[in-house]
Amino acid sequence: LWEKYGADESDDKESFQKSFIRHVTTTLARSIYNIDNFSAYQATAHSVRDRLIKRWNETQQTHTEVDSKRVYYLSLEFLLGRSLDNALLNLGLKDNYGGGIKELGFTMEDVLEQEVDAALGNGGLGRLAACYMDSLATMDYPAWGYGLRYTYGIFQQRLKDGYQIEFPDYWLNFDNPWELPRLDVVVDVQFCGSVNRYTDEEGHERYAWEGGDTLQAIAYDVPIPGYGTKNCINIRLWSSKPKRQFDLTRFNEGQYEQAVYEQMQAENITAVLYPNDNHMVGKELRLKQQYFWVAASLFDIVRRFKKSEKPWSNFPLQVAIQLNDTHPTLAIVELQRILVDLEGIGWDEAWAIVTQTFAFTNHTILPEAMERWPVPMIQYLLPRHMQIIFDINLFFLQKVEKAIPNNRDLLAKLSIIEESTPQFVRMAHLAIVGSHRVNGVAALHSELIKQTIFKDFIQFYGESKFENKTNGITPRRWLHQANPKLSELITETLGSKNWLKNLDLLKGLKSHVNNKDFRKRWVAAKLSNKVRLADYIQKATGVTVNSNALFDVQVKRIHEYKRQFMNILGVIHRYNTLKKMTSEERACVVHRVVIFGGKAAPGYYIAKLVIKLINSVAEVVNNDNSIEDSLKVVFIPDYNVSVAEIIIPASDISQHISTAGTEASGTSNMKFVLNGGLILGTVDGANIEICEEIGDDNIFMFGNLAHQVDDLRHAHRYRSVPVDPSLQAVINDIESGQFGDSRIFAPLINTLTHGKDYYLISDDFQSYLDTQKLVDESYKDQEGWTTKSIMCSAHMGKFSSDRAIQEYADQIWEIKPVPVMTKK
Ligand code: 26Q
Repeated sequence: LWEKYGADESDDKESFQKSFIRHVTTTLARSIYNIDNFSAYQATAHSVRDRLIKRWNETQQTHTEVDSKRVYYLSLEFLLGRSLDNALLNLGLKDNYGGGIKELGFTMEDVLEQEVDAALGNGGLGRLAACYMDSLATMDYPAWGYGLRYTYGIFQQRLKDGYQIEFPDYWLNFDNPWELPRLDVVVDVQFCGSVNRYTDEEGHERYAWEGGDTLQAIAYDVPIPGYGTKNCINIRLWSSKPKRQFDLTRFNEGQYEQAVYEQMQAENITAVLYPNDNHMVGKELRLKQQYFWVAASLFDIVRRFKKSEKPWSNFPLQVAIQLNDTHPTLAIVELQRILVDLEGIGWDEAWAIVTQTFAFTNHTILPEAMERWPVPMIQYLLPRHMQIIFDINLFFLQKVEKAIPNNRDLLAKLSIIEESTPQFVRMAHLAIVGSHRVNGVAALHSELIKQTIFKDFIQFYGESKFENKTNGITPRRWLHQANPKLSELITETLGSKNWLKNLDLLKGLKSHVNNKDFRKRWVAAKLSNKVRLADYIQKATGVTVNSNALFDVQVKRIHEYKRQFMNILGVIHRYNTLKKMTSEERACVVHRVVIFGGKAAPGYYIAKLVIKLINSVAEVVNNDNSIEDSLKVVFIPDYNVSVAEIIIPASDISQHISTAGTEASGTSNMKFVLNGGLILGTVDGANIEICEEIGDDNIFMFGNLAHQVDDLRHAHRYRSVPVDPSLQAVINDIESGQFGDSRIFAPLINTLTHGKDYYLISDDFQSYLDTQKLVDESYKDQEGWTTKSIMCSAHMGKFSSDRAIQEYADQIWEIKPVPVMTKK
């Protein structure tokens, strides 16, 4: 019967239309005369969902039958964006569904627009996790993601008088067709309580964690389809619930409010994503989120392993767990606790299993981003875990002492515990000690962590534990989906779509670089993307921009180290230069549209002032007719994944201008270049490797190098005004009130003058302006620019997330692809 009546989900147009209408009438309970674009989206999404579920089931069945080693990617952030278009393209349904929807009286574009982003992440780290899931699925790897199902994703940004204001992102307001609630998959998670020592039947000393509060984690599964494969993997997101619906005694005693309050406390845990990017906040609720997620995920992983009835020593042969930054580091402690306390395995045997299982990715060397938690806080919430951390540290330091005797200074530097008052747990140290491999996310960054923050660990472990895995991006979303015109041109030129699974094939474009027709279509694709963005800018900001101008883009989280401030200071310099020119002189200047976008953490005062300054400058520049449209400045509000999909394909040049050594990798740099946009960047993160691949003729690099930064900062201690005269002139312009009340910007200016210019804007400013001039000159040579643009895309093969995932799979996880077996 199962075979006979199992859902027939054919992929042709008629089957889609049939399922669309069925979902309108049953799932949505609407009449066919009463469907708006949003219902059309829902019905289409549900039709796709049915097909995803089928693949998801077949994939999980195959993985259970084959039972080979799986990787579990633990990430507190999955910045997925929209799913419908991606699923249609990955499943190969776009054409049939597009035709089908048109006959039903809708356009695919309108329907796709209805979807709200799944924005369960801040920026780079969260989007990286999403790209990696796409590659794992596409390459048939048996993989699971684990994360939290936040009720509120990253806040929505709006602008008021040029200032950022935040609104809650209540993304689950309407139903979410991209998740499968697993109300039967429930895990109890314990907090607080106490630890009791006892002796077991064999006379061993054991510890039991007892009492405290218990919450429940409910699983919601998000299917992730691969491109051009039946494989469909899973991201399991946990949502928190109170264990009992109501405390009935309290309820009956009339303490209704108290009973409901406790219920709310439990639901609070997964209520909101912390909106801090590259900055640690030491809130107790954040630590609770981390343990809640880690405990539920490990329970699930261990339960799955136990089903196969293999001995515990096989655990690392069946399970690889990747820690996306230090956020899931408690998983190391939790697994050790499960093995020692619950399974009765000896400490050393358990610890060998733990360290063979985990690997850790570091994403930053910024000191303010390093996770450290007060010992008393962990002691209170997780008393048994705190004991285990002390034991892990003790045994680790004993080993160090044995290998490198009589070096108390080294012990203090390596210790997992920071000996301050109160004591702190250094999560990165715990992650290193508990993992068999540690990686950085770009070549320079992986070198820098060995020379700086983790230097002392090299003395003990040697270098081999530390390696590099340069980040990557999925070409499916970031070229095929976001830039359909260019994707089509590439497919026609190369003669197949194989490049979407093997990005190195883009090299084949090189032999067409002199082909007139190809070049014409390449330029036309860029122009039509610029027109699309100009329309969006008009809608979002009310500013009219000329699509023939040079589009200069900086979109990323607002942070001092990323130096959006330097960009806007450069804009002021440009503006005042233009103002001094005669009309004839201006006629020879390349017209520019400078585009900003990005969110500031709500508590990051200086970052918010940068947004205000950008908007104040935009206001003056855009309304100054005397410069005759030679310069426009726009701040696009609420930058997110789907806005990125419009902006990135339209850029001529994008800025990645962090102080050397501060941006671990960057991933949007890769997205821009893949789409034929040039880069203006510092010698930092993955910019360096992009330059190696595309050649230094095709990129504009400037500024001081990472190894010079310390000396320059030191030199700043002996001065209190910017050394660079052009910068001083710009500061004077701001202080003169050219962009409104200058008192507003005083704290920002202070970071350059009295704040010692920690991010070295002054030191890089002249080099930045010079390089901007080079950009202008190069853009005048449109033919030369087109050649650069083509060469950029053609050499981006390395930056596919498929390459990155292949390296992780072969060198760290030791997992093999498991192609899905389909019945019939
Ligand atoms: C930690 C503790 C408490 C609250 C928040 C946090 C927290 C949250 C998010 C700390 C850091 C982050 C995000 C970091 C991040 O996105 N890093 C970026 O990772 C990218 C992928 O590797 C890199 O390309 C970027 O260079 C890096 O900045």
